Amino acid sequence: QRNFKVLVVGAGAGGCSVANKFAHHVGGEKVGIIEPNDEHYYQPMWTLVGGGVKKLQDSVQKMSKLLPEKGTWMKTKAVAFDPEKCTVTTAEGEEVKYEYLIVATGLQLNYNKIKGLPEAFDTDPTVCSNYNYNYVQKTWPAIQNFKGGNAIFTFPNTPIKCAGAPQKIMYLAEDWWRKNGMRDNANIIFNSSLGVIFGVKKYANSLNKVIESRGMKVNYKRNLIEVRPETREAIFQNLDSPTGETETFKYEFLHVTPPMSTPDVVRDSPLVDANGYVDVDKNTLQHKKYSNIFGIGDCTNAPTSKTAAAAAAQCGILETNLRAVMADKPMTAQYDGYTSCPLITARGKCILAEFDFDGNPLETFPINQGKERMTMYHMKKDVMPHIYWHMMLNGHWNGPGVYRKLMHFGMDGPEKQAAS
Ligand code: FAD
Ligand code: UQ1
Repeated sequence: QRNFKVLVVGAGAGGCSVANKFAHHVGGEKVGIIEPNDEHYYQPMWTLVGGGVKKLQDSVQKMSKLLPEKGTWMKTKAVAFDPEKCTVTTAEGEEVKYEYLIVATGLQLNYNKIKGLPEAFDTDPTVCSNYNYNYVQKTWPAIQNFKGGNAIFTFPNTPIKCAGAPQKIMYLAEDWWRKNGMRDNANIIFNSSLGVIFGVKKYANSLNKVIESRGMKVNYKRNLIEVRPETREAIFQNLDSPTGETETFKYEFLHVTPPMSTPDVVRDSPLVDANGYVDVDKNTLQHKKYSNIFGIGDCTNAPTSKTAAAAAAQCGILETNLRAVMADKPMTAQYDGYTSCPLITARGKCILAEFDFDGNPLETFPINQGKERMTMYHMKKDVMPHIYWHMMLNGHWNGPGVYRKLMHFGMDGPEKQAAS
C-alpha cells in the first residue's frame, strides 16, 4: 500500500500551490497528488478569453510541468474518502494512505441541473458559458455574431466561484457592441438569483452606477431553470414568488453561469457539512473533526467569496498551520477571509474588489479601488497571469497581504480610511 506523508487531492489553483510548498518542506518523494486532468487551467483568464481579449491557449499549461518534480502524481480521480482509516480510494480501486490530507477539489459545474442544457451548448451557437473550457470558446464568436435583440446573462441560485464573472462578461460584451454600432439594437439583461449586484456595498455602489449609466437591465431573484434552443427561449423561476411562478425570455445571446456544488465524491464523503462543503475551521483551515486533514480553495465552507485570490491567501495559512500540526505545535496563522475580484467593466477599466469575511474592504493599493481604473485592468490582464504561473503555483505567492501592509504603512489618510 502506498503511503504518503502529505496527500493532495485536486491540483488546481490551491492544490498545486500547496503540493509544491510541502514538497519543499517534507521532500517531494513524500508528497502524493491525485488529479485526473492532463492540463491545468488558469480559469480567471476565461473572462478575457470570452471577451475576445486573450487566447484560450494562454490559459493552459501541462499539469506535469507544474507539479512537484519528485512528487508522485496519480493521474486519476479520488472516488472515496475514509478519514478513519486515513485513505483515499482512486478510480482504479487503489486505497492510498496518508499521514496528512489536503482536500482541494474545487467545484463541480452542474449544467445538467438546467433543463435543455448541456444540449443547447451543442446545438445553439448563441448559448455560451465562460465557466467551462469548451463552452468559453463559444462566447467571443457569439458576441461578434450578435445582431441585436435580447442578450441575457445569468447568475444561479448556489454559491459560485468568482461571483463577479457572470457580470464581467456582460460589461465586456456591452463595451464591444457599443464600440461596433450594435448597442442601440441590444437589450442587455442580467437575470440574477441574488438580491444585490455584489455582496460588498462599496463595490455594489460602483457597479450599480456602471449599469445605470450604460443602460443595462438587472432583474433580481430570477433563476434559470430551462433553455429551449429550438425557439431560443430561456425560462426563469421567480424566487420571490410563493407559487414558483416562471417567466419566459426570448434570447438572441445567452451567457449561462451554472449552479455549482462540490464534486459528488466530496459531497458524499464524511468530510462535509450539511451543505456539502468540506467542514474546516474558517481561521485555521483545519478540518473540524479530523485534525490531520486540511481544506483549501473553493471546496471548503470558509465563508468567503470563492476565488483564486482567496486560495492564494489560504496557501500561506495552511502552510504555517499544517507545519505546526506536523511538529506538534499550536497553529499560529489565522485566515481573515481575504478574497479579491477584479471586476472588469470594459476594455481598459477595472474595479479591484478586495475584502474579508465581514465584507470589509482590504485594499492592497493606497488609492480608492472602488473606482474604475486602467491600472487595475492591466494588473488583472498582464500582471496576474505571471504571478499565477510563476509564483503562486510553485508555492511562492500567499496573496498580496504583505504588500498591502507595506503600502499602507503610515499612508492611510482620513480619506482612504473613510472610503474603505
Ligand atoms: P480548481 O482550481 O478548480 O481546481 C480543482 C482541481 O481538482 C481540478 O484540477 C480538478 O481536476 C481536481 N479534481 C476535481 N475532482 C477531483 C477528484 N475527484 N479527484 C481528484 N481531483 C479532482 N479567481 C480570482 O481570484 N480572480 C478572478 O478574476 C477569477 N475569475 C474567474 C473567472 C472564471 C470564468 C472562472 C471559471 C473562475 C474565476 N476565478 C477567479 C475563480 C478561480 O478560478 C477559482 O476560485 C480557483 O481556481 C479555485 O481553486 P481550487 O484549487 O479550489 O479549485
Ligand atoms: C491574487 O492574488 C490572485 O491569485 C493569484 C488572483 O487570481 C487570479 C487575483 O485575481 C487577484 C486580484 C489577486 C490579488 C493580487 C493583487 C496584486 C491585488
